[in-house]
Amino acid sequence: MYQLDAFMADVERKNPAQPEFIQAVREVAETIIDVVNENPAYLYAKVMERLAEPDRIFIFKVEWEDDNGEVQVNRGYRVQYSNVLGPYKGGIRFHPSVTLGTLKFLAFEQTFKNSLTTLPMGGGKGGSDFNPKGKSDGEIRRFCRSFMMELQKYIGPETDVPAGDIGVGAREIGYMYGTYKRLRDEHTGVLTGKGRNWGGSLIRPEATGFGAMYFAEDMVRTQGDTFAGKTISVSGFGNVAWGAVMKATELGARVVTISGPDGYIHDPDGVNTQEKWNYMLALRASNNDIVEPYAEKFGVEFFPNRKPWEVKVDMAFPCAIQNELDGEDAQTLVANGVRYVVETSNMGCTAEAVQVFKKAKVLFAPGKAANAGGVAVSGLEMTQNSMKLSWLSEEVDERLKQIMKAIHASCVASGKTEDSSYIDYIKGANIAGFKKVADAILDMGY
Ligand code: 2IT
Repeated sequence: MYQLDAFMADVERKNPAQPEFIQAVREVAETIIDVVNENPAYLYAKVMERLAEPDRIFIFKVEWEDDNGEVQVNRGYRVQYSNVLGPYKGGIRFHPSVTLGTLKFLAFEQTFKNSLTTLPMGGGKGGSDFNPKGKSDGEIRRFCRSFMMELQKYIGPETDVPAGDIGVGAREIGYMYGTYKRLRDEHTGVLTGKGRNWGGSLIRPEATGFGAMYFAEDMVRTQGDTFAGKTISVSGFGNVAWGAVMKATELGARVVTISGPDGYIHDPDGVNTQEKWNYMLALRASNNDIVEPYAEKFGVEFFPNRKPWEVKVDMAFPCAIQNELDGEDAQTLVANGVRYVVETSNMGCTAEAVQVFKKAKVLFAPGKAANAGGVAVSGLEMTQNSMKLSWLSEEVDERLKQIMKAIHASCVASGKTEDSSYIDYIKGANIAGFKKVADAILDMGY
């Protein structure tokens, strides 16, 4: 039998100074421990201990030259967490906050998220503490080249398939793919999020945001409520937020905020036109990491150094980074009558925030379920690459929709509570994601 406290004490002892990893493991352990304790095969095979440890981790030096001719040194990582369900799969993050603990938490989450997608993908994550902010195109290219010179030793289309994440979009994937191709002389599906002319899938750039909205639509529908007409706050202004505001608008809702590290903008009419969406892309491409110019351009209010969670909305979608929404933010949202919170960034809410939502019976979707659309379309990109075919955007979008529906249904099936109108999506996602991985571990022995 597992005791949660003893198990977590062991995880804490083995992973000192990695609070995000411990937070992510605790959240899963809390919700699956009964399932494990009731299943002698899981207990005998020690699945909990085995899933609290990544298969392997690579840490490497990335040397590159900046525009002043100065040599710079960053640290690169790839965490290969679990390949029980398929090749390691997960994004690469370039952000100054990246540490080994961050990437271990992301790779852990990715393992269960990928399991939920129903596609054959294991879990992994990589990245660097490189800060793309203010870097020239040449600097980004030289960094990506150097990063891939080392990473290429550990990845492959049947082994480990990285993609983008914060700070890594189509441009960076292009530079990394180009480097891989030159070194290996192979044109393969070793990365996803590729350009559409060279093996990328349609809808991949939009997929995370689209998927979160499909998931949210099902949450709302399950309550007998309607999505159209809802007021929504979104944080971030990058790729994920961009997909989210476009799909929310198409489905009849109104997104009234986007944000950056500098503050948030409040656009009461909605971030709802092609011009505004294109401007988000331009802001992102400028590499300045600020959202304030949107307020000037569209004549709306900007709130410096504040978070969008103080705006009264029906639904909130954190789309930026882990732990961006804390207990206090959660209390403000609840006081303002929020009904649904859909974590679109990975672990966007602190453990305290999650407790506040739970207590207030706010329906809360965890990132590993709600944001799985991105990696799901990455999985579909792998399928297309294997077939050496590309699907039309309608086909990819339809498959994405079906996958999000299936994830929602498995969350509902495993997340029922005594209160028939309240679904514990965290429990549902964790149990459904965990069971598949754990059963595969049993099938394969050790
Ligand atoms: O967090 C995520 O799921 C991603 N960054 C996407 C990973 C992927 O392999 O597409």
